[in-house]
Amino acid sequence: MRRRRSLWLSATAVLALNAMAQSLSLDVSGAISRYTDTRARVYRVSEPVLRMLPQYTIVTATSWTPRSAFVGPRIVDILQLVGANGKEVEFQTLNNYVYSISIEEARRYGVILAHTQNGKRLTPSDFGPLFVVYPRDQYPNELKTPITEAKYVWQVIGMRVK
Ligand SMILES: Nc1nc2c(c(=O)[nH]1)N[C@H]1C(S)=C(S)[C@@H](COP(=O)(O)O)O[C@H]1N2
Ligand SMILES: [Mo]
Repeated sequence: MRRRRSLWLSATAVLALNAMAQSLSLDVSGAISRYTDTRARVYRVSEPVLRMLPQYTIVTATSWTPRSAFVGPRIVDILQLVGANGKEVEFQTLNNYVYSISIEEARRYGVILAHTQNGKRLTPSDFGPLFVVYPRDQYPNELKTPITEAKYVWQVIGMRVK
């Protein structure tokens, strides 16, 4: 009885950990020089690593979300981690939307890949697992325009350095 119970618990824990690992990792590819999978030339940034990087908070509204505190690492810090050498970063998403931004712009605005909104982990139904967040309310003239809407990429699962 005791044995069965502990087996059940560990199976549940393994499922939970797998689910977390699957929904929360970020695959970085392209012009990078460090890899977790050398053959595939991919650096899979796990959730613990995403949270180990310096965490920044951007308080802003977006066209889809009310004024909120978004938390996550800076894109440029992730690029440094993987030894990126490029000019642009292309985001890959759960719905196959693909969009590129310049690395210079990511640095200038301190753009983050948010994993948390108001203390809650973002999920795919609310712009997660990762959401590209700019400090829109701090730079409304530059970042709050119809043209810049496309930059707020949600459901991000990968980045390709170009
Ligand atoms: N993952 C993901 N992010 C995305 C999009 C998308 O389709 N998928 N659309 C982008 C574009 S082009 C715009 S203009 C805005 C607004 O998308 P909406 O018109 O669907 O609200 O979200 C941006 N972020
Ligand atoms: Mo768009």
